[in-house]
Amino acid sequence: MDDCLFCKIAEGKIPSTKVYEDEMVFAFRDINPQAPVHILLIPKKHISGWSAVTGESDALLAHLMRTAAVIAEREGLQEDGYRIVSNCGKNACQSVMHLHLHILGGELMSGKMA
Ligand code: DGP
Repeated sequence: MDDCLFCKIAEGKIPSTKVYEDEMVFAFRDINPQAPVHILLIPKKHISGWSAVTGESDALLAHLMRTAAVIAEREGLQEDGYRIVSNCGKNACQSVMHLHLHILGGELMSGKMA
């Protein structure tokens, strides 16, 4: 989508620190990290958020989740653990309207979600 920050990042039109890419998904480091490792993982296809998901994207979303685990392992997070977070909409403070997973790790996190 023309006017979407994360589409532009996935297309390389806006620079990012890429950590993973394949035909379906793209991952890069968050500009404002909330943990020693903070990676954003997005589908290349523009989906504005979880509310816009349809059954058509089932295979893509399964791949997205599995890739999150692959990236976490590559980043050395598997042994001590990590958190996968995805904000949807206003109450969750979603700020970029392109569906994304946050992969967070590298330190002990609070037991609360936020
Ligand atoms: P959320 O609040 O869940 O919509 O998360 C959006 C995240 O995107 C937030 O943690 C900061 C990150 N972010 C925003 N703009 C940029 C950018 O231009 N580059 C990178 N790498 N991350 C960005």
